[in-house]
Amino acid sequence: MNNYLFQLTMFEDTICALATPHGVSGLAVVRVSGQNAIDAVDEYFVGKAKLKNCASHTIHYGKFVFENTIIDSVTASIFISPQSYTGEDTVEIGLHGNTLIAQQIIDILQNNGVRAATAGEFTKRAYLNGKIDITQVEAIADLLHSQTIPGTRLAAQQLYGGLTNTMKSLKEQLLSICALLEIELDFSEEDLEFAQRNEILQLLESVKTLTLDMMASYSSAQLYRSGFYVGLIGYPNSGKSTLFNSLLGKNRAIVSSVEGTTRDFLEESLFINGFKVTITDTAGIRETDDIIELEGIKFAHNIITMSDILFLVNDASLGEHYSDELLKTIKSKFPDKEIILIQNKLDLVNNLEFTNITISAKHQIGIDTLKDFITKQIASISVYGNDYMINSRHYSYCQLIVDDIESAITAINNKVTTELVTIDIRSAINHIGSLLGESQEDEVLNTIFSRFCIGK
Ligand SMILES: Nc1nc2c(ncn2[C@@H]2O[C@H](COP(=O)(O)OP(=O)(O)O)[C@@H](O)[C@H]2O)c(=O)[nH]1
Ligand SMILES: [Mg+2]
Repeated sequence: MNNYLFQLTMFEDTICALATPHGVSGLAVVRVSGQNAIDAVDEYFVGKAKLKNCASHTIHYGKFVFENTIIDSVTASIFISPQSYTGEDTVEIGLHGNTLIAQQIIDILQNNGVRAATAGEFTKRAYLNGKIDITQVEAIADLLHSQTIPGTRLAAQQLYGGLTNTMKSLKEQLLSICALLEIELDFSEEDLEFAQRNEILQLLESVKTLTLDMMASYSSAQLYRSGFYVGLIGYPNSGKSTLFNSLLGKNRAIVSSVEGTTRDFLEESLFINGFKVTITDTAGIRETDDIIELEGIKFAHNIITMSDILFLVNDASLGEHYSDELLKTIKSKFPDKEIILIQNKLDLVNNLEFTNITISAKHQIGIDTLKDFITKQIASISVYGNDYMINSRHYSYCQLIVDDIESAITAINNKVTTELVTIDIRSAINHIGSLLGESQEDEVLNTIFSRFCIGK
């Protein structure tokens, strides 16, 4: 169990929040959770029966009435502890989708001893009440925020404990090795070997391989989570903004034949095969003493860093190699970036055989080819990671686990004392525990829950 249990008594208060987005919608849901949830709603709910007399997992139609005024006709869904999302008594009030109605209901409940929930508080209670573990909390955040269809699917899978189960089985394996080695320690004077060293080595190797595989799936999980970023760079007037508009199919960026009109950066997204692809149009990169444009150029460098791929747009009418110098500079500054040279203004060039992708941004030639290229690029990154939604927190623990295992392997190979080997394995076990949130630091929890909105 986690070190938060002692705080459960502090969570005796009942909380409520709008669980659906603000604005006009078909329906909205106000969620109420805590010891007093059912009684608090019963004060104002007028239906066939009192909610406190109703069974768990039933839905009731009625009126929400305050001081003889009908606020709305509503449904009340009852979940009795521990059979609810939070593990506490919960009522979900379904109402007509107008924020003003929801706000009145929330205000009325709050005047009756119910407190406004903070961001992620329902999920936090679910975690603290042992309904879900920390990797499942993270999966919920990923379910809510994933910008790609594969991302939502992977998160849904993780919610059912995919990562947790794998890590737990690794932990079991390491614990059994430890147990054997510790028996040896007890009999150390007799110089016995209960555990076959080569079998232990094999097991450690397999734990290491599995952990490394998880780490390898991080970049594709990141891609599934946030989508793919394409940065457009190039000299002023090469046609970046025109290409930006062509890819998005609308006139968002200002296109001008005067150099340097795109002064800051523009970002827009489109979906290609269920993937959110975000395109960024940058200011032209060149030496300049124009202050505003310099700001834009600084931005361009940030965009270069955050992009998964860069399209360097060259004005082919000025020559196939016109941007080569720029390409060289950027490559030397960002050696790990994938930079694709795009020859633009094909319509102005006669019979030139280019080795690069050729397009006419203005006349919409080659745009589909470019989109296909993006799709292929996405596919090449997402080779790994069909099983887990690894995040940066998991990644850093995996790194520590691999370090521990490697150190244990080296120790065994060098015939170092059994005691030191067990220290490494114990350390790996602890790191798995931390990954699973068995002993979470406040700071870590706060970071994880900060991704949630109010009402979740
Ligand atoms: N002929 C031709 N002109 C283009 C093409 N693409 C862009 N342009 C023109 O080049 C000029 C600069 O384009 P713009 O997109 O603003 O370039 P940016 O500075 O790189 O953003 C504009 O006059 C565009 O109409 C193209 O494929 N063919
Ligand atoms: Mg521009």
